[in-house]
Amino acid sequence: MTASTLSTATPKVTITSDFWNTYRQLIVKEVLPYQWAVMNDEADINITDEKGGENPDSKNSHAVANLKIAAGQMTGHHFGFPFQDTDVYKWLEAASYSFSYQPNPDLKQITDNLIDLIADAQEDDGYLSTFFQIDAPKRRFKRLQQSHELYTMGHYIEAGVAYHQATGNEKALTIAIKMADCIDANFGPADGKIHAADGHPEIELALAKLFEVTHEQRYLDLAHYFLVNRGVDPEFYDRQLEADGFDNDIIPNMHGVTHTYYQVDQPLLTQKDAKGHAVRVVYLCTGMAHVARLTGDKDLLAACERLWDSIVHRRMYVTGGIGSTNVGEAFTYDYDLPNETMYAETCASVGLTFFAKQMLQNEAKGEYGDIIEKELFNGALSGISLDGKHFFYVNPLTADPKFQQNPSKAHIMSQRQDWFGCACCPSNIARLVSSIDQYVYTVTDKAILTHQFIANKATFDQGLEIEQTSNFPWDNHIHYAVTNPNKVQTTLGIRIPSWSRSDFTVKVNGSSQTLPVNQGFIYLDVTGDLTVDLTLDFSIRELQANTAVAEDAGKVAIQRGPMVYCVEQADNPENLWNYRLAADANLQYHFNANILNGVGEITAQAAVRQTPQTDALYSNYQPTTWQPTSLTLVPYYAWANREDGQMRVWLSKENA
Ligand code: FUB
Ligand code: ZN
Repeated sequence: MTASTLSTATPKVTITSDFWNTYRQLIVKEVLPYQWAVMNDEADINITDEKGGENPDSKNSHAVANLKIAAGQMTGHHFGFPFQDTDVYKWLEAASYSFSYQPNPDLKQITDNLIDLIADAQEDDGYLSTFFQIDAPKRRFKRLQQSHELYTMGHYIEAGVAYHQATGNEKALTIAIKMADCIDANFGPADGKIHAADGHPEIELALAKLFEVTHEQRYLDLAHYFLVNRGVDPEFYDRQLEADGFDNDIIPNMHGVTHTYYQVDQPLLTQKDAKGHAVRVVYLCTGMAHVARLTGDKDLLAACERLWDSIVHRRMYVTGGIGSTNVGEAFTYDYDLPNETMYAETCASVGLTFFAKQMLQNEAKGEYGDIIEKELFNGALSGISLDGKHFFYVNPLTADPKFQQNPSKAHIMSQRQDWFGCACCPSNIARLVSSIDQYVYTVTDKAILTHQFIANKATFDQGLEIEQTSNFPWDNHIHYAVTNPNKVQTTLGIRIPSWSRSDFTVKVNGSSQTLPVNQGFIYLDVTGDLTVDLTLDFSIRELQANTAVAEDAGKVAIQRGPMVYCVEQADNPENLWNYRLAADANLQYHFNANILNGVGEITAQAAVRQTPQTDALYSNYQPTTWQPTSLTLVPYYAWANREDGQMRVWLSKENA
């Protein structure tokens, strides 16, 4: 390499965005301590079933206790889902990322001790899944359709890698390596090994991460094997169920799920549509995109592109939510996007963010950054409350407290919950927020690409620095200052978001320039210091859905910049379905510092239905008259942080 070119080393990114630093401090000050207390059964909380029902133990998580039992430090039985350990691991991963922006010796003492506990809980051969160790040792790897053993160890591997990278703790990495070696000893194409993957993808992406740290080829080969072998022999899982006792479930009634539910109905490389359990699909795709890049396997990449297209262009809500039904927490069919019975699990939005990040590493395409932005500011972020102690599992586009009285809608809650019996989401959103510095840039040998409008200061190879300043997401002016003391020659690619692609302005070193958008990016030559001033289109937009989306016919959703908006009963009268936006809604924006920690509010001219009221459930039709009124909208991510009430994203519109 000559002195004037840039290496692809990962930059050091310091987030300076007020919006994101508020959340990242919340992670350190509230979320991590709260979640640690919950997982140690030390918090006075109510634990809800994610489906809206009652959890068997409404007070305790037992997640740390399970590890202590496996380590011989406590006695008793395992409690919770067989993947309960993963709550602890995702929390550990979130804590690891937090050290990069907020060193915290007290927290580090806790996490170092946790690594010791996990090491004590691990079997000599590397196996670690407390449910099986404590209560079902003879069933190890015997019920992969539902056991989550590799999913569980995959989550540890991710956490162990992150903790090792953050702190240098060798034991954390050794545990991960022992796990991977255990899995490698038991799974793979060789005779005598198990020729199948876990029912819940995750190990694939984890092994890819571990390969990048250890350069151990066996881990990448195994991840690749799990992917290309998925769906080649779907009956494997049925044979296992038969041998283990068909209905001897470890997750109630799970033996009956279809092959489609866990993406083994056909070989992964031929799958075209996103089908089955949404989180599984996006975790699978994340691993597939990562392994495709590391191996150069073009077929894997093509499969990723097909599934990306299916998800993002036909099966995703305007908020970024995915999973149209709670039955199997699953995708359904193209354009089936019901707003009242949907799922849109927080983990699915987090997982789609992971998938997009990996796709960006494969190809500089702005759409991947668009989706990351959509999730960060909408569908994923809505999973956590402004106080950091309440969480959504399901992120609906229409909510009503009364849904609790209808079993087919009871999974849609109108208030975030303390915790869940199946608590996959709370620590997942925590690890995403504490790692957003990893979503801002990618560096290739030709360019530095900046994907997100998240104010930051980044240091690259050879002392090149980029400082991005802005008050995004409330303001549309973004300033970049590039300091390039060694006159490195590279290119700066700035994503122009899809919502601003037809209208943006750029000044380079103070002079206006007209630059073409190439696959979602503008590109600038960098040879020395440079300033760029970008102004994005923040006009308030009324979006309509494709006419194939039955649910949204005649409706609009409001978006300003990256933010999707909603109406909440906290600002508007109830029975929100009786309102429609005016043909000319005269949408007006102002920043309201007094609500929801400060948010941009939008007011809209609207009308309320004046159908004559009778006591009868049905009566003869009479034409509706409309009484002019106004509606107030707030960003979707911030809903349900005030009094309980109805909420809607899609609104009826005059003449629509
Ligand atoms: O199965 C493990 C996790 O539990 C999934 O990823 C979530 O969707 C929830 O079902
Ligand atoms: Zn979840």
